[in-house]
Amino acid sequence: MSLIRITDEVQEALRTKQPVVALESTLISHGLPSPLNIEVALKSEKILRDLNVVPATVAVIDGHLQVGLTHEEIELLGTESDVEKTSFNNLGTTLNRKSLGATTVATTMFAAHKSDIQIFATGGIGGVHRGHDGDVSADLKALSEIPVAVICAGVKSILDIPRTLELLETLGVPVIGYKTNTFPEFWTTGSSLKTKISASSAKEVADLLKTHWRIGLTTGQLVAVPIPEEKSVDQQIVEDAINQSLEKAKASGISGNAITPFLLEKVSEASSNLTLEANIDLILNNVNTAGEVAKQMVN
Ligand code: PSU
Ligand code: MN
Repeated sequence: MSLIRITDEVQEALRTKQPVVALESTLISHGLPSPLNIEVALKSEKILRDLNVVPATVAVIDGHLQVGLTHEEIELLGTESDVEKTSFNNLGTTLNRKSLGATTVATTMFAAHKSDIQIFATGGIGGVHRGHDGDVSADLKALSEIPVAVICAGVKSILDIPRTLELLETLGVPVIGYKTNTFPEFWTTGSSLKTKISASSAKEVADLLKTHWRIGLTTGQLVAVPIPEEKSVDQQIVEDAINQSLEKAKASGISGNAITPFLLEKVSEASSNLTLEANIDLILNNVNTAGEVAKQMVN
């Protein structure tokens, strides 16, 4: 039996060259509180279906890396308390033990590529942690090695964004600003950081993605979509909330893969849930953009 299991719907869509967008599950199990997490996951799938794009949410279920989930499986990922946050280092173990696993950007890219899906939408990627140069997300390794485009609102701004951008450049990962020259900063539309590449339409994004791969480059690509202006959180509120949360993380000695979920939760507490609302808005906006890009990829 294959370790990867692709649902019939996704297989059929790929066989008949219909657009497909991969979605991750760590944001369901570890990134958003219940029951909003389930609502966002189901809404994401609906946005894609309304665009005639097939959603393929990825998770580890019953010993399989599964591409395409049922609503019941999404609900399970959103309600179970001990879901494994599954990156490269523990994917084998999670499969072997038949634990329920939520895939990160890294393992979702891997699953997407194994199934021939080129477009993947999420909130924001992992990167270099602030003041913790040794803590670098495996998402960057995945972007350097796996030819899948990640449509996101940039790098989660609890991280060191300038250093993450430098590293992406070193790794040869294109960073394409979607209808912007300013690099989006997750909960805000961004400020001082620039994107060297900007695309003005989904068609232009698709053309850029295709050319990078057609010449034989094999890295992933990042499409950075700013949160809609009217939903962007005030820069100062975000910065204060992040600083308070980083202090809390330090005081409680939290480390490793628990840091990102911890910080996301603390930042929303410190911002009276403004960042939580923005996180939801930006995810749905990214999913919509990914659907538009996926349609252009099959043209
Ligand atoms: N985007 C969100 N919320 C999240 C994540 C992304 O809006 O929770 C997840 C992704 O799965 C990403 C992970 O891969 O956070 C990064 O974790 P780490 O920093 O431990 O690599
Ligand atoms: Mn980490």
